[in-house]
Amino acid sequence: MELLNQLPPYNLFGLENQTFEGAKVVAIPVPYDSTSSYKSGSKDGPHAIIEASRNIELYSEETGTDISDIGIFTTEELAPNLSSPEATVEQIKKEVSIIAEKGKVPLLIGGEHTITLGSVGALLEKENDLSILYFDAHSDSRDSYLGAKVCHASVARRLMDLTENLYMLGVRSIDKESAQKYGSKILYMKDMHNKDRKSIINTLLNSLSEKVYLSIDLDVLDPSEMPSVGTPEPDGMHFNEMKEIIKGVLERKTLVGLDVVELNPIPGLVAPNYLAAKLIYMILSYSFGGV
Ligand SMILES: [Mn+2]
Repeated sequence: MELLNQLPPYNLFGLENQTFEGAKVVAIPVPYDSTSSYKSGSKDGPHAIIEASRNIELYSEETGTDISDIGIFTTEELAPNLSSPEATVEQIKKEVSIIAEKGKVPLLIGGEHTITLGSVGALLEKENDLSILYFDAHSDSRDSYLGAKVCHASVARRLMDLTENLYMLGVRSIDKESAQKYGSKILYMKDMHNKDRKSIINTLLNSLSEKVYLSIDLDVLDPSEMPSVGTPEPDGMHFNEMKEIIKGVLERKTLVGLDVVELNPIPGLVAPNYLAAKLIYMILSYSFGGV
C-alpha cells in the first residue's frame, strides 16, 4: 500500500518509478572502508549521501534543467568481500561490467577510494581510449602502504599500472618518489591557486581523451567546506571552482563513469553530506542536461 502522503523513496535523489532497464545512470552504494589508515567511517558515506540527496531540488537554476527523468537507478548496497581489498575490487568490477555492457553509466558512491579500481578496471576492458580525471588532495601513488598493494593510499598507482591516461587535480600531499615520477600528470593545488579556471579547463581538454571517467575523492575540497573526510588536508579546492572545472570538461567530453568517495559523515553535521549529493546531481546535470 502507498500512503497518501509519503516521503520520497529511499534511493539516490528520492526518485519514483526507477528501473534498471530504463536507467541511463546506475548508482551502486559501496559501504567499504576496510583499508582506511587514519580515520575510518567512510563506509557510512553512501547512506549519508542518499539520505541527503532525497532533499535536493531537482530543477537546477544554475543550468536551467531538471535531469531527474534521464533514469537514475540505485542498486542495493554492495556487500564488500572482507577477505581482501582485491576481492572487493573484483566484485565491483563484475557489477560495473554488467552496467557498462548495457551502455549505462556506472556511478559508485563510496566508501573508500580503493573501490575506483573495480570501476575503472571494468570500463578499461570496454573502452580502450578512456581518460581518468582524478580529484584528490593526496596523490594515492605509493607502490604499497602498510604492506598493502591495493588500498586507498596506492589506488592511483594501481590505476597507472592499467593506463597512462590519468590526470590528477588538487593534490597537496605527495611523497617525494611519486612527485618525481608522476609530477607531469598532476595539477597541484598550489598551481591551481595561481591559474584562472579557463586555462585549467583548456589544459584538461587538451590532455583528456573523448571519453572521461571522473573519480572524486571529496578530500580534494577545502576542509572548511568538506570537513567530513578521513584525511582532511588544508588549502583545498572550493565547491564552485570544482563545479566550474567539471562543467567545462563535460561540455566537451563524454562521461562514461564516475565515483564520489571518502565521505566520512560527522554525526549531526549534514551540510557536507548534502554537498556531496548536490555535487553528484550537478555532474549529471552538466553531462546529461543537454540531452
Ligand atoms: Mn584518494
